[in-house]
Amino acid sequence: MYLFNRTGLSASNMHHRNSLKFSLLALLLLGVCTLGASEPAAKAAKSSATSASAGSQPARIKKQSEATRDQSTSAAWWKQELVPSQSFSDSSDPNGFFSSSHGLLQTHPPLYSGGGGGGGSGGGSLGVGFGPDITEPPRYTPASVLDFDTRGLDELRRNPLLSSPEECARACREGDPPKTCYYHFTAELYTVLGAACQVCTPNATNTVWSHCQCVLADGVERGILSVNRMIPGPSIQVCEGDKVVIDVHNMMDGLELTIHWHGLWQRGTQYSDGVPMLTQCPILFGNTFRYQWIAGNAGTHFWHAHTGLQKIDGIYGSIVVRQPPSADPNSHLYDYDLTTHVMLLSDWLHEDAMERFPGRLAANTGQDPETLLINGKGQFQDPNTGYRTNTPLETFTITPGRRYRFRVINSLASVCPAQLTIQGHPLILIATDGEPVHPVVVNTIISFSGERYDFVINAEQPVGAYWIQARGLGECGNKRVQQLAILRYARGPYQPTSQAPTYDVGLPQGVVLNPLDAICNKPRTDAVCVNQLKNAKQVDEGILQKRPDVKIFLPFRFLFYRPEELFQAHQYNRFLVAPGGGDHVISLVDEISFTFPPSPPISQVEDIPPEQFCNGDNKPANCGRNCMCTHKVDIPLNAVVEVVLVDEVQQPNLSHPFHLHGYAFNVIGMGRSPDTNVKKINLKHALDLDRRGLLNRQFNLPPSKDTIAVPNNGYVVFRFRADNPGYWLFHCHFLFHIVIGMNLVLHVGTQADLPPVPPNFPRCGDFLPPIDLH
Ligand SMILES: [Cu+2]
Repeated sequence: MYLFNRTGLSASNMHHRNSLKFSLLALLLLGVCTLGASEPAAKAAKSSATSASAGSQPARIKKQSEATRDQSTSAAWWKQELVPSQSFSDSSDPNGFFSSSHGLLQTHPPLYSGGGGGGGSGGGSLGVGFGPDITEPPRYTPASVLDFDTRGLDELRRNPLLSSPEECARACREGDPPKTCYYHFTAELYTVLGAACQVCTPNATNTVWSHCQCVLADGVERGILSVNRMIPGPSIQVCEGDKVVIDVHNMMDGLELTIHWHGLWQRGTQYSDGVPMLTQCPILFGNTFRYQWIAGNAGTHFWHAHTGLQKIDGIYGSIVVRQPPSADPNSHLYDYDLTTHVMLLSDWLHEDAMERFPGRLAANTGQDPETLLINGKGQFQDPNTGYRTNTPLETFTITPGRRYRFRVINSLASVCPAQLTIQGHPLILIATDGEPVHPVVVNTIISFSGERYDFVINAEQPVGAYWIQARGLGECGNKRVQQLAILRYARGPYQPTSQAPTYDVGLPQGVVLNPLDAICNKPRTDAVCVNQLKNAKQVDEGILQKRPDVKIFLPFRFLFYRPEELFQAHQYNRFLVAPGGGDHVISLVDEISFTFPPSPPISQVEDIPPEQFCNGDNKPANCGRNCMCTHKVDIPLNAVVEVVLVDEVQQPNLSHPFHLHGYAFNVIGMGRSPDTNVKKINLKHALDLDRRGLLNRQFNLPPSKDTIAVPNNGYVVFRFRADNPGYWLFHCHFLFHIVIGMNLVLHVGTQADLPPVPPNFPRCGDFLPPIDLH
């Protein structure tokens, strides 16, 4: 089989380094956007930028009235030693303005009568319905204070039944009536370190909404795509059963958009799943599309663009659907579940993602990210000069003696798994992909694109500040991509006293969740595999029956083109230039490379020629090696379905995470071939193993997930009951694999099982009238 050539990195990196233009951030001034009148004296920050490469770019500082500003040469604002966010140290930030200590509210438990400080109330005191006295009802921010687009504001004013994002991010109590939560998303072309940063810098309370239009990211200037001028975009935090309405206004000139609500099952709202040319037409420039769904399944989820490569350029944000504590089997394990204790991990480039697709052969090759961000924050160290930006690191504040629920979302778009470790704090894992599991203690969580993990931290270490390290594994090891954040005890120091962990000298890993070695068929002391987690909910008996109603084997691999084959006359085959050796590849699932139809089948199936659809048993005649069509597998409503994913890519260090829309499935088994004579698994061998009963399956409380990484050179077996009709995309969650066809559609039920197409639902398709020149 083919392997990617991983040499050639150094040569390509040189081009990359030379092409980077750095900007830096000087945070000095006073006067930050404040949330409310109660805010202590406004803080400041005018940001400025200059160039690290001496004098090659004029400094963007407008006025340098003080002589001290003469120090603002590159060296003055870059630090070779890692000292996180020095600009925000105690002296310059006495109020802890940039710490994430101010949960907008305390969401758990409903009543807490203990003494001492409230959860994470150290640092600042915005006091928006939050504080030690948590029996006090939350004081809601009036909707008019929100930095809504005026059209969004108008909608909120017009309709008094709508609740604002702040009103919806609340503690969930049994018997409380559901709210209708309204969000207005304005998607734009925007900039990191733009002039907005002379007006304010974003504060830590903006997880739900921002009142400052400055985007800092990792302190390196670049053009981005953004929703409401935030990276990540607004967080949707609601209670189970709430209705969520999001008006998505596409103001990105020349770009179409859809947004997918990753993890939400969209029962009864199949038209709001946000997959372009499957569940809707893309939202055109200038248009607004109203997504409406019920927050029907609780848990940690997220939203992101499903169009093109926009997600990695900035179109993503978190979704938290909370429950009353009585509904969470693990609620006894934690005292607090704060709006600010969400860790959204993402990867970050220093150029548009489209620069990397299909990909270059010499300059800045491949699709590897430059760095990671944690809640859109981080610092970047130039590998060439060692200089580091001094943008603020994300800080999570906890109070001694309390127990906190954290929610980690892997929103990476590239192929790198992310490893998360918190210094000195074991992680009590309690949920994955929104679904509760029996608690298990680990020290490190490895997650893949699209996965979510919830864990509890007990604040039982000496008061202090502790490092949080996120490392990019696999492909990201080449550039040693990592990011740091800080776990801080209230009233303790802001900076950890210990040396910052580096990529090569990281925090001790301890017990690892999701080990990359895929040894998952036996208990082990150093690691826990995802399939070894135990579901904390009851599992549908039908799932556990010996034989499923439908069994689907899905091998997936890359097809490698020779240039003369790729660039022949009369065709423009798509391709991705893979990192390393520059192989030109497309993806095949069951020997089909998925293409989207010209109209969405959910609403315009009659406009799609039937021969557009295909599957492994029904491939178009003469489809060839690079068979391109809309891969659709029809599944009867309510069938118990078993899917066996088989990794025929077999690239070491690369495990593809597959995400299913519309469902959570039960992970029955995963691993590699038990036959040590077989060096490479393939469909034939997997079928053979299955026949011989050697595919690892276990039926004792299999965990529920919606995203599962298939071990490289291995397999995954999962099951679900197809009780949610619709057109559900099932795909590798790596962004650059989606666009080369690593997808298919599971079509459950018939059109008659779906709600009717909403009135005036936008239509789209080819326009090919008869040619008439008269
Ligand atoms: Cu993939």
